[in-house]
Amino acid sequence: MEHTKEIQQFDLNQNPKIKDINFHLKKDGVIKIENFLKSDSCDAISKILNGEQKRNSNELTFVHINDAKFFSNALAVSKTSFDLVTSKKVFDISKEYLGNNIRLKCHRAYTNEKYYYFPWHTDNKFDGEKNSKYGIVFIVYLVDTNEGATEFILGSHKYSSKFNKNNFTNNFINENYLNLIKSAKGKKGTAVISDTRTIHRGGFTKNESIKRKSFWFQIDENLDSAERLLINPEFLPKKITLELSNYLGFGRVSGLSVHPVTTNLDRVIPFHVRWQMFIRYTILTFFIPVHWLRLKLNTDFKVFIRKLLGNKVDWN
Ligand SMILES: O=C(O)CCC(=O)C(=O)O
Ligand SMILES: [Fe+2]
Repeated sequence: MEHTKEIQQFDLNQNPKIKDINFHLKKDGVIKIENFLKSDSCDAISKILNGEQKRNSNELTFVHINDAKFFSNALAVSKTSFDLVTSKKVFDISKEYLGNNIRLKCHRAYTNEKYYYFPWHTDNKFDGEKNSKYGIVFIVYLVDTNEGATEFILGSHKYSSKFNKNNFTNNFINENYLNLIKSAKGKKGTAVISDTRTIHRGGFTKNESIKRKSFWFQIDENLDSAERLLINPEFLPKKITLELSNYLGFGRVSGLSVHPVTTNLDRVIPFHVRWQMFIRYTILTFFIPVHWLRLKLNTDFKVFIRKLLGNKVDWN
């Protein structure tokens, strides 16, 4: 079958027709929509990836995997993320493609730099197991994305079910599908929307260092499983429709691990963070006697000292 030369691109500012978007998504398994998210909204989501990972904190934070960061509980901390995944434009596109019963399966904000990349794969899986459910994926670029943009095998959603597994080696793809690979480069705010069965990879570069920031979410026609979702009730409308309730999975089983699952500290923490940890925890170790003494002192004495030093005292 013949394919359009490049990934079909739309511009949200031109009010593209949902039917046209759907047509090209069905045909190629991927499309792009420019101006999908406003620049200040991109920055608001990017912000949750800034700074250091929080430790010993009740606040939510991102995880490290090598030189990438992933924030998979973004809907609990970022109203902009919540508004995006529950927006009318997302519902309109998803329902046209998947039908009226849809559920948010998972989401994450993440950064990509030099080493971590997503190998060639399809997204129709439950944890590690390939499934045959229908789904749609949105990747919103939070910064201009050229180097290391997501690449797709155009039309591969039509035949990827013939492979047993989700992942493919670079050699396998180069030998079989080289001329169908298309890079979905895009400006800040562009959404790359694909069928979960389309073969793709992302963040891959030969040598260059990239600075990608993106927000990714997947919507499935299957209501029975998803990653456990944390949301801030403050972000919800007062009246929740049945559609929104189903979409967010209220009263439904989640069942899937929140990805990426990172338990092996020794492999995933980037080197510069390990040095920081080494220095910080070494200093903390030397402070054990001081902290021990503080634990042992009685409150009266501590209040007396604080008053003497003119520090704030919250004891009567
Ligand atoms: O961000 C990308 O380029 C691809 C991400 C992806 O494929 C995934 O998270 O499944
Ligand atoms: Fe993917």
